[in-house]
Amino acid sequence: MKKIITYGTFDLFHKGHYNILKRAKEYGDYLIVGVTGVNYDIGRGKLNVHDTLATRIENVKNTGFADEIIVEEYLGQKIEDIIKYNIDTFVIGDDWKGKFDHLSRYCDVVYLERTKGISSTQIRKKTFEQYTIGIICGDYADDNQIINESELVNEFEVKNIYCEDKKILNLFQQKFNLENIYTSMSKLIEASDVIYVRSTITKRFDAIYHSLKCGKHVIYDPPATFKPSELKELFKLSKENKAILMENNKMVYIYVFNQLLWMTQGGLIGDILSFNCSISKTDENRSNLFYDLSAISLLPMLKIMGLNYDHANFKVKKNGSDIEFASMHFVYPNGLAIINVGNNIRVDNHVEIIGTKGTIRMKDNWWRVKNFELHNPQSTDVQVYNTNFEGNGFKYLLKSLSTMIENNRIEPMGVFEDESMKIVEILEQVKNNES
Ligand code: C2G
Repeated sequence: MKKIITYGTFDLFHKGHYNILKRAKEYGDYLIVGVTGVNYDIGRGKLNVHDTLATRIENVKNTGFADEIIVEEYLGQKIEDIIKYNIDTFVIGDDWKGKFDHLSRYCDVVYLERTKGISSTQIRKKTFEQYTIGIICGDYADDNQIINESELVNEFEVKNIYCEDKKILNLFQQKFNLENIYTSMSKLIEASDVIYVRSTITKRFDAIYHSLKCGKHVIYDPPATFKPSELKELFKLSKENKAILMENNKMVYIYVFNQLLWMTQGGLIGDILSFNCSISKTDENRSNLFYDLSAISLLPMLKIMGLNYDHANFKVKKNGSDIEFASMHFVYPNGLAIINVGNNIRVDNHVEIIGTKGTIRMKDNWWRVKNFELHNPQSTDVQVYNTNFEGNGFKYLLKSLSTMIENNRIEPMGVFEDESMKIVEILEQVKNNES
């Protein structure tokens, strides 16, 4: 009996899929079809899969060609499958020509001609709504990778830019060359479905306010403002106008961070005794960068230690009106949290969470976390948890935004309202030197 194996996502099942399965079956006597699992697709950066795994399997099954269906769950599984199922021939479409030649050590490899004129990508573009993103630029020409990351999420395209400063705008356009430049903020807002507010902190409130007022969804770099009352107003406006207000905190949309939360909030490392986190940037000369860095660092503390600390103490070092460094101490009923933020003063970037049953450590660019270590006090064994992905994780935030739009949900669950609020309250105190 000649055994054949083929693989695919089989999203939005179409004629091309049908044809390849038919021809694969004709190649032998027994056909195994590997359908890509959700985590496998996320891992290879394929965030645009629409159908559930169950639907995709059902569609393959309905062709009647598959004698057996398996799920492809990890990179490198193909070799194991070929050995395990004693496969004679691996079949795949010729869009993959040359890419699977290495499998010929294990079985025959056949590339079949792809059906022309049809693809899942094409169907997605036709079937699903497309949203235009407009950027309101700040005092530096940087897109935070939203442009290339949005290319990996179907529903979005960054097309519009508005920037007050002509010099910055020119620099930005040299780098990214967006389709439409707007010289008026309200025109940009009008022409976009989603606004990414990347202005400097003192101008964020205004830009967010106007976008929400026009019913446009907003992604903004936190903190939105120095004033808790203003943030409250924005939340109100978001609900009134049914527009999503989403903090650009990519970490909370990355899977491994949810594993970390699961471990800390679910008591897997026991009672938390200490939370220690440091962040610094020395290469960017942006005013008020201190507040942006602090907003990123305070969020995991609030998620893990909670919102209710007994009291706080701040040690702040200023250079003129800019804060260069601050050590923020929060005394919780059962533990202590220390957040060190350096703006031009270098500190080692890391997070350490000590619990009664284990310690979690993250290093380097922990705010776009790819992995963390779990140290068990009882042994020398270190467990590493990770999510592999390219880029800075913006695509995961955008994916979550698209799901929210599809489900008509307004309030994000990555960063909750009370968490954003608390961060702004803390930063207001730091700014005013209160403790
Ligand atoms: N296909 C085809 N003609 C089309 C479209 C797709 O013959 N017009 C074939 C592909 O070449 C592939 C199969 O249908 O052999 C499944 O295609 P996708 O669902 O796009 O799967 P893909 O994401 O390419 O995954 O491990 C996963 C595999 O490597 C392929």
